[in-house]
Amino acid sequence: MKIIILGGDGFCGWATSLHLAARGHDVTIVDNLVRRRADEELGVQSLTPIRELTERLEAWRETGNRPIAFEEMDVAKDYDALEALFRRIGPDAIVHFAEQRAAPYSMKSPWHKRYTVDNNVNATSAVLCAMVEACPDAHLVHLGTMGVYGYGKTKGMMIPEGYIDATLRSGGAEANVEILYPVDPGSIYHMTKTLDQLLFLYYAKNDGLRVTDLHQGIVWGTSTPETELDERLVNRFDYDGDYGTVLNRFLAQAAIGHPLTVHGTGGQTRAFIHIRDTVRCIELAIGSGPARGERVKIMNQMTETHRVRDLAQMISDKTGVPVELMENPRKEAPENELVVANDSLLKLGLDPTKLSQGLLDEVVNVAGRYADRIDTGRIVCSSRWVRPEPVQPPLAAE
Ligand code: NAD
Ligand code: USQ
Repeated sequence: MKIIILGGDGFCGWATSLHLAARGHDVTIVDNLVRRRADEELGVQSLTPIRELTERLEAWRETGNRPIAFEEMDVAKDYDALEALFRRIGPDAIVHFAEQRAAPYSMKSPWHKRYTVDNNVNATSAVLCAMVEACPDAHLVHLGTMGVYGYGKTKGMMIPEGYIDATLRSGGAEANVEILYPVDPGSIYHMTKTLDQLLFLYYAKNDGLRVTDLHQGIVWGTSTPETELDERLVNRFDYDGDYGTVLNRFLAQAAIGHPLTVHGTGGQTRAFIHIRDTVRCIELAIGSGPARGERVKIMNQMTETHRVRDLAQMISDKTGVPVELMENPRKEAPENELVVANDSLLKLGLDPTKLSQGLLDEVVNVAGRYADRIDTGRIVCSSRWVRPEPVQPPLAAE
């Protein structure tokens, strides 16, 4: 298949590009390298020494696998170039990772909030619009998030895969309908993924575009069999307070003896998936798209759920590094249950990689190997969901 990977220089995109090229697909990466610039902005670097994209691609070519092409382009802004590329390649599938994906980064300042909305919504809008013009039969596979469903209101009910039956009552009449599961985003970033959902709904209905939206949980781990082929293929590993996600952060913290940074009580329950399963899920999703005119196919891409404090305790028991309960910088439910349906990808053949001692050790070992690259000043999250109340100046003395 001819596959375009938007955002193919990122954490999930790089591993996916290699996985698909290794299976003989004709892969083209499109990326504007903005994630690398965000590292510079934040004064931080990937824990693993990721190489320039040109060097990565050359190292991949040297493995003897099918070479991967690269087009530097801002998907949100360079519309004409994007449409021309779709026309030139005529892709069978487009995988869309090209969004600003960190919740804390999206909450840093008014600029970061507006950038995240502008970038993510415009990128998705441009991709869909260009598909209508240039490749209306292609299959779009988008990386959404479990966070569109929100956390806290389900009271033990299982979160379905995207849709739910509902009874609407108004004006004395009643209608039974199937609707998108009501959204409840917990950050500006997560909100952009709920806006993406509406764009998909519209373009599938109006133009018959074939769209799969994968609501992915928190990805952990860093290596796949392909990234391990050569050190120059090493994947990104974010540990910092903006881009680092919770389990990888705890494992990196454990590797250097930094107390494990649990927000609040750690009662937040979240969904997880290993990067090796991410790449496999995308391969499975590509091969099972909806037909033209069918509704958007939504699949929950996660393999297990865990409470944050249980993860921290497990890693603490294993490594002896203490757990530290910190004031939660986020506005989120302090405790929640999470039960998630994930039958679709299992039925397609996903064999889940569950959290195991061996895999945790593997990540701690990777983190330990590059521990001298960790800047301990960048570990704690500095973004705040709600600005602290301004201090009132004292009333002027009479
Ligand atoms: P990442 O930041 O490592 O990668 C995103 C890539 O997209 C980067 O290389 C970046 O340069 C590129 N990009 C961003 N905006 C672009 C634009 N306008 N034009 C061209 N390229 C652009 O993120 P990731 O962790 O690989 O996540 C990829 C996707 O998966 C995101 O959409 C994210 O929301 C989703 N996702 C990630 C996780 C996770 O835990 N990492 C979990 C669920 C969903
Ligand atoms: N948390 C801690 N300590 C930390 C970091 C995080 O307790 O040091 C807590 C957070 O408060 C939150 C939970 O861990 O309750 C998850 O935080 P996270 O940063 O790992 O995940 P999140 O912000 O939700 O975002 C990540 C990815 C995002 C993806 C999402 C999937 O960055 O791209 O969409 O996971 S999900 O969480 O399922 O919505």
